[in-house]
Amino acid sequence: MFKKILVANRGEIAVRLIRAIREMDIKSVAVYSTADRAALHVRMADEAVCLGAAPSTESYLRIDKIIAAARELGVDAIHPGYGFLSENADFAEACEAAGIVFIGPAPDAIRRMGSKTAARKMAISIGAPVVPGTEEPIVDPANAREVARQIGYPVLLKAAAGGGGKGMRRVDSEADLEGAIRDASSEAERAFSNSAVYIEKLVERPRHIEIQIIGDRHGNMIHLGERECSIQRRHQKVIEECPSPLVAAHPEMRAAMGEAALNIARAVGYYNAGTMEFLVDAHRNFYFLEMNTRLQVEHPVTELVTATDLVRMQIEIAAGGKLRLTQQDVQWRGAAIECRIYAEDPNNGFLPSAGKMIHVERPTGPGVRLDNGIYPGWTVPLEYDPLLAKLAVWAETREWAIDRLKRVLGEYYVSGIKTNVTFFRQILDDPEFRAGRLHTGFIDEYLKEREPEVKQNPEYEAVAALAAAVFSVKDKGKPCSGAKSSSAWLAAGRARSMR
Ligand code: MV4
Repeated sequence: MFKKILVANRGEIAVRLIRAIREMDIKSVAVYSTADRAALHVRMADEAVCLGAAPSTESYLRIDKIIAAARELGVDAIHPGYGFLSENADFAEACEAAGIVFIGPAPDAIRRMGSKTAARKMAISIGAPVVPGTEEPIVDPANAREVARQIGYPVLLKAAAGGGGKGMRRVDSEADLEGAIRDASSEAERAFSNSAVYIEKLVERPRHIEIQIIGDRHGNMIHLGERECSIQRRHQKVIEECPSPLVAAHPEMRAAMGEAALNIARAVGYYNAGTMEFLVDAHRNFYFLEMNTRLQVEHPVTELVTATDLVRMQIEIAAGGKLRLTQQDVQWRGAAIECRIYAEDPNNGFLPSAGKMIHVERPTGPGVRLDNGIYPGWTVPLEYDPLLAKLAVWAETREWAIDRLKRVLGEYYVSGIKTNVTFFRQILDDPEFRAGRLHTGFIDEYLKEREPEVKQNPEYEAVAALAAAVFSVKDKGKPCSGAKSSSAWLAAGRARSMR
């Protein structure tokens, strides 16, 4: 087993990874930028290395600096988390070239699933369900017209190198097609330096349901069921849950979607954790959308319902271990729902909210999980994604989980910055949400119909003021010298432990 693992990430996922590493009695190494020198993950790790200035391109995205730090500290393996370099095949290759194990899939699998059209072609080749449309990017408008005619309007143009909705264009008639292809191509070129776009039949008001898979390097692979991720805002997941209310009502879907996911993963010789995203239409037809070759933000809801530790499984697999579970061993019990707590103001267009957190109320109780990346006195840096924490609950039933989550959200409070906590409480009270009638346009429709609720809970302001007086925490982090020599990179001695 590994003796030392470097976590090439920050925030709540870096803390989550360090916790799993520590449970396995493995040394942890954090990397950080000058904006994160006082961050929780730096304080928790056994060793910490400053990579450089705040911009990710100077720090968390710098393959050379991360590999150099890993070499310097005698690291056996690197866990990339999600985002940053987690789906960067060059990084996975650089790790292997340095004799350091990349805790994730093979570089080739990352590359092959990284192109939406390549992934789509792979799925088609093995008979997995995909949305009707073109296999290859559009090169000839006449061909595009013919395909659109065959599949029927409305159609959707999508960037081949894309994701997250960039470069997507809905087209309702042939008259609009050519102009839309031009617009989508130029947006794709700007966003991804790749103008290739392809056509799909538009799936109206789809649900986004994804399947968690995990495989070892001995040919064993299982799925851990689905996650409902339809509650999104601007292609950013906001609330995720397991099981999907739709699949809970139609259990045959889980095995069918699980089998499709495993077939695609096997076709690319996949190992370690991965997620297959599907669109599901109003008739419960599911269509493969894309594969994420990394651990997902929302993995906790799967862990809560299946009583698994995906990070531990990833590390064991990367170290050559076999899966401890067979497909028959996987059990799903109860319901879990997760909210992503962002430093943003729902009463001001969800704009990021920076500042020093004076008081953090940490709810607890049976079935409550808080994946936290913050602590009182820490200042949220504006340079990165404003995700502060993930609040997840488990209960015997979905209704109970919703009520538990409302209770927990009522206790969760961070003073000094705005968060989206009040927004969740509104969603959880919505009759459509409670009925499980979800789709990817839910939030947009919801926001159009309602003004976001106003203030945070005023009584907490008094607590915050008191806490500010009592818990003023000085930032004792050392500025990153950015010096060349690795010894200068080490934060002064052993980072202060949070043990
Ligand atoms: C679609 C679709 C409807 N029909 N494809 C959004 C980004 C990328 N992951 C794919 N997306 C979609 N593809 C067809 N043929 C609707 C979306 C979509 C969406 C999908 C999943 C989760 C949230 C979404 C929000 C808007 C649109």
